[in-house]
Amino acid sequence: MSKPSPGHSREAATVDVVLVGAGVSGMYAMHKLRQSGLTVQGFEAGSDVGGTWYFNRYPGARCDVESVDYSFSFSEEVQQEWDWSEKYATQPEILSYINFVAERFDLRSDFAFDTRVLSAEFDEEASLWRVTTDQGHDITSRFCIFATGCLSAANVPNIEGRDTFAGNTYHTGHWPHEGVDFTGRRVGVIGTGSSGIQSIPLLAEQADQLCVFQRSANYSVPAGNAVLDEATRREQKANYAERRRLSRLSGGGSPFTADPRSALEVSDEERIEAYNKRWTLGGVLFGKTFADQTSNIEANDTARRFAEDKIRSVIDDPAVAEVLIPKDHPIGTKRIVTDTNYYETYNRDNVTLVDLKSDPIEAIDEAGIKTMSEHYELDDIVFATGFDAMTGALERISVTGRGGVTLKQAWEAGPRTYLGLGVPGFPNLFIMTGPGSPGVLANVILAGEQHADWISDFITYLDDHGLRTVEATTSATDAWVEECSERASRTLFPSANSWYLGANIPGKPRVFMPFIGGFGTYRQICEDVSASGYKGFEMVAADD
Ligand code: N01
Repeated sequence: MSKPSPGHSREAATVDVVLVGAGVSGMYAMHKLRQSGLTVQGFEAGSDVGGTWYFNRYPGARCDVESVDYSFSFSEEVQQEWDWSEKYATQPEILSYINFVAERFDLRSDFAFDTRVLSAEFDEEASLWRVTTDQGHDITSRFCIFATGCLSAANVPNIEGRDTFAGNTYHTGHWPHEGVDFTGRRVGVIGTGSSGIQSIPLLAEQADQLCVFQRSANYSVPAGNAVLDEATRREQKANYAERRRLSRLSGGGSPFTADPRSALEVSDEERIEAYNKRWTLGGVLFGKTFADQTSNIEANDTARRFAEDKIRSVIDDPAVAEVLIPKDHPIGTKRIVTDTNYYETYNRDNVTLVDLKSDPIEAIDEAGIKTMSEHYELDDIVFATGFDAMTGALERISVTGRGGVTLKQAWEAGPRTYLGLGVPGFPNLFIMTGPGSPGVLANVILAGEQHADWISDFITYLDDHGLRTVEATTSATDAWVEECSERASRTLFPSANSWYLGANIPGKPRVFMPFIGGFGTYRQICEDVSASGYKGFEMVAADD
């Protein structure tokens, strides 16, 4: 089934491609690469497909992009056959959908599950990648593709005494498959990002006492979730082609477009009406009501004040409301959370909000969490403390390129990619939805599809032209890193201590990692690069 591969006269590769990760990006990459006639060996640390949706099983986990959009677009049959039950599907429903797609396209058969890739080393002599795993694999491939996810390397903060806690600890990103019953228990949650904010209302319903340990408040907008009736589904399915066309041209990978006007150029009434409308529709898109909300601080302030009033209107205790209102970042510069009953939860008698800004955690001990002024006795601690985002999963694998340089070394001062796809010094290596890509700021399923199509077409091009290796040039990479940074600097995003900048991980270099220029713009750039014969990549012929 595989075409004869350039380079095979030296040493035969075990497979054309080693693909790491069976999340949504890796799943589609598997499908696309096999369709292109390539042999693929996939490795996945989890026991099944799904990535994020396989691991993040905490109560309340849902997507914050509408499911009709946050779904594979490559198969019209799947689009027409699958019925989403809600506007924002729950994690179990998303995982069922993922399993449905995996079965339909036989995506599991070339993945080894429960298998963690330990190392990938580029053999310069043979022009092959040598890949080892914790299950004893030792194989070679012409190409190595990392679809390891941007939010997959859990961050469990190194709080003094953490391991002395006598109760149970959980991380939202590695939730037990059998679920957890918190009935009658005293539970502490550390962290109020998306994972914390989604899980807190449900934990509060179950637990006897819930203490929320908040270091930074986050903006959250009610999801406005709804059951999808048959008529809505029929209408969505009938218009899928147009939905996808608009999504591919858009900034965020959904058919949504912001009001192109400045928030400052419309009348107060018009502005409030627009915010009210978006707030009622719900979710993260509130942050994009007007085009300049995340680039002009005064425009941003109008949205921020609106959101603050909404928070105050829900919470009974004004002092609690003040703690829950963020003071440290413009709205939308950290991902706005899409919640269900979050703020209302603080009106419950069994919920206590601990403001770590005024009363920081000193230590965890056997019996609970000790802040500077209090000791909270707990049976369970939930770490909703996020991820070593974008680079963490990649850097935990020993990836060695030319000259024995590891990816970790190459990225010591921050990640450096060309288009988010290639890395200088690492021939025949591709990254999906990683740093330098718009993935985390867009609809990551569509971003993954775009990457997989582009990479697959590139490999076909190389084979058709008798080329053995390809490598992003240093100059193209420098220019891309500069472009990503320059585009970010034109926005308010760098002013927030977000995981986009690595600010949540002590010691991590502060670099704005994603491409913020929009999904549609990025697609066009990638298309221009391929149309030009892959400018910015250096290619070496098979017989050189
Ligand atoms: O992680 P986070 P997340 N002591 O990094 C706190 C996506 N996602 O898993 O802000 C005390 O956002 C930390 O505090 P601070 C989405 O893109 C989507 O919640 O660093 N607190 C913060 O409050 C999202 O942005 C969905 O001061 C500590 C929290 O832990 C991304 O994943 C659902 C601490 C971490 O928040 C990450 O979200 C879930 C410490 N030592 C996730 N260390 C959807 O809705 C960290 N914190 C689709």
